Amino acid sequence: MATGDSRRVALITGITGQDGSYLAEFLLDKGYDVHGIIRRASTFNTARIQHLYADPKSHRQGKMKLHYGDMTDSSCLVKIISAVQPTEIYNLAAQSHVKVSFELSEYTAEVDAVGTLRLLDAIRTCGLEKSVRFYQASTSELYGRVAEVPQTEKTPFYPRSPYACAKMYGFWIVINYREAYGMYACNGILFNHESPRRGENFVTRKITRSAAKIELGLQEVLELGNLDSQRDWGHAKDYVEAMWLMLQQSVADDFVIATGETHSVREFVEASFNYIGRTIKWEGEGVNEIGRDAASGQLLVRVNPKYFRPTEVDLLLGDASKAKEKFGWQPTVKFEELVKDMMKADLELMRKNPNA
Ligand code: NDP
Ligand code: GDR
Repeated sequence: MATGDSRRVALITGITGQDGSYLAEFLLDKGYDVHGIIRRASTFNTARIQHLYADPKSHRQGKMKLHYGDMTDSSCLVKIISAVQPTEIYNLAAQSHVKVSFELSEYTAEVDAVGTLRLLDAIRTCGLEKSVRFYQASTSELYGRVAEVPQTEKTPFYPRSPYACAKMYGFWIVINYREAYGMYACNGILFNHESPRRGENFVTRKITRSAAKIELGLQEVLELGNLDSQRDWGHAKDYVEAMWLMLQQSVADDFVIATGETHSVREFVEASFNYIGRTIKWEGEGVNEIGRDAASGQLLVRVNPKYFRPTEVDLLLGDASKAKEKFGWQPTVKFEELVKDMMKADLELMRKNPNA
């Protein structure tokens, strides 16, 4: 679908998050004007995009602008879209923590499900449904209790959390608006992707931060929940490029983005401690399982049932062949390199700022 509009103006919801920050960098590098929606908070929540202010290209030349808003407030979404007149919208804003969604179930639905609807309707209210290109941050969590391995765009969904159920609504409302109103709207079914900017209470970052702190004598032990769940972990930098590529095609469609490798949480722990020269020896079972330093016997890891989820997603492994075939996307970073990148960054961070 040709837009006939040569401007390159992107609006990113969730710009302060892990993906939002990498996507903003990526789009600024491509010459876009980037607008982001940020929430009002009692403390600064812009740490991940702070460096973009320091860059005269993005800040002083007005290439990046932030707008206060919230996915629960339709009127602000209409006002922002009307003022910005974006050519591309990336909907990354979400209550994105699966475990937290069991406690904040209604709020998660408000933001992740109805919030997506509000944004789509705001586009229509502004009369941009035939020109704007829309990216929806869908997720491998939709597969939940998986029906087949590996998972493709054709694998049936079976969501296993309030988060996944809310994202399921988001997925289908995007398809419905594409079919009903001819919108160029895509779902990126992204498998887990991590980075040194990953939120601190997601498992990978929790592990690399703790391993770095333990190495520097700043923490005693790492407490985790389910060690046996398996995830297809890629690097966020690779994945934001896939988001952009999806919006540059002639026809809007939905795509799986994944590395095609799966590893358990246990393997992530082992690889992280290996980076600092330690080998983990596991003892006990279930809630009594612990991990010790094989050489010294020091207790390093302990299972704490408080991190278990009421329903778990056991095994995710994605097949991104369609994205490779349609627009040549492939991951450049796989498991070992990802762990190294995160461990290196967290060791540096903790050395500089032991209270981080
Ligand atoms: P983060 O949790 O790092 O970022 C979420 C962003 O959403 C933050 O900018 C946050 O703002 C913002 N946000 C939360 N609630 C609201 C709200 N009510 N109104 C406006 N903004 C809000 O997530 P990621 O960057 O990791 O993920 C980006 C998106 O991709 C999310 O939708 C996530 O569900 C989805 N996803 C992520 C995957 C991953 O592995 N990372 C995989 C598949 C999908 P604040 O900074 O103020 O909290
Ligand atoms: P996930 O990521 O639920 O896959 O959602 P998370 O890192 O939270 O959990 C991955 C797996 O690790 C297990 N686990 C723990 N998880 C956390 N957070 N903390 C722990 O202490 C812990 N111990 C074990 C979990 O049970 C789970 O099996 C992420 C989010 O980014 C979503 O927004 C996104 O949609 C999906 O990835 C794809």
